[in-house]
Amino acid sequence: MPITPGVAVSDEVREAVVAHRPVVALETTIITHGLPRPRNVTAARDAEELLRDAGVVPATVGVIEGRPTVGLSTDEIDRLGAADDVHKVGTRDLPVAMAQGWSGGTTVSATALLAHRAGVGVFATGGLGGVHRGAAETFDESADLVALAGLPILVVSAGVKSILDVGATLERLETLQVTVLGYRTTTFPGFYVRDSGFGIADRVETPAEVAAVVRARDALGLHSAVLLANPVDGADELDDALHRAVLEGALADAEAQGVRGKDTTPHLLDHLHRASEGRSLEVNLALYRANVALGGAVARELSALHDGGQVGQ
Ligand code: PSU
Ligand code: MN
Repeated sequence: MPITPGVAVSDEVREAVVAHRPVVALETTIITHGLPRPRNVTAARDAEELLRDAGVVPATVGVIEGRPTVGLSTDEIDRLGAADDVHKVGTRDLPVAMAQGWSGGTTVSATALLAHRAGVGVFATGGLGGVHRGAAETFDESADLVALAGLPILVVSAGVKSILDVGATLERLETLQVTVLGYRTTTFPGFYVRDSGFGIADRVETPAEVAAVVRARDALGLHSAVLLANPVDGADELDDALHRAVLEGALADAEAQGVRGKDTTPHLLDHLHRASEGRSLEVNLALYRANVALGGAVARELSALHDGGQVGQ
């Protein structure tokens, strides 16, 4: 397994990748810019523990003093979660981060790239970035979408947040040739809520079915991601009226303050957390745990397929 020079991979992750044992990549923008302290660090540690308990190696990805790293130590995760001068690192920021020695949390786009470079094929996150509302004028579309178009990985996400233009995001995913699977649903999830109001054509029922789609993609030599959309559990979703009220407030606030570019997503998330008095945060944490668990289950299936000799590289 050729590992890209410039990307540090922990021994644990490297050994698991070489032996085709199950590994799941985790992003760190969720820690540095997505969740408030101290829940950010506990969420990151819980995700790792959940995977280990399921026999899966966690590969938390981030940038430490200019070093893109796949498989951060607990200490490095703690430091990223506590630092004040930490960057939000998308793919285009990686060269600058490396040259200038930044520490930062990697977004879905940068995490997917680094995970793929390290040979990790499964990645669990909370919500994917997408097309922002008003993008027809601002052109604000997350680099996550373009990253998924060119990286053959599996990403588990609770759909995209309702802060985005969900319909436009689904259209872009189609254009970019990203396979979208609904996990036990034909409704695209809206992150805080199970139903974004948009449908998904392709539904799967089990981690084994997801693994079969990933293997077929690989057999075809297709270089785009598979997006597994996992709706938040019905017991955990945000109340519909509260959801609509806080969302409108968040969008109006960002507009009034003229928030633009990479600050937009963190600003909206922070507003939602405060306006819902922490309820959106609990939803975010619950769906994140569920996505990590599902990613682990799919990684185990992929590993078992390999052990069964059903695939050739
Ligand atoms: N979803 C969350 N929390 C987050 C993000 C998504 O629940 O913090 C982050 C992810 O890292 C995603 C990024 O890649 O926001 C997208 O930012 P932008 O819209 O600027 O591309
Ligand atoms: Mn943007």
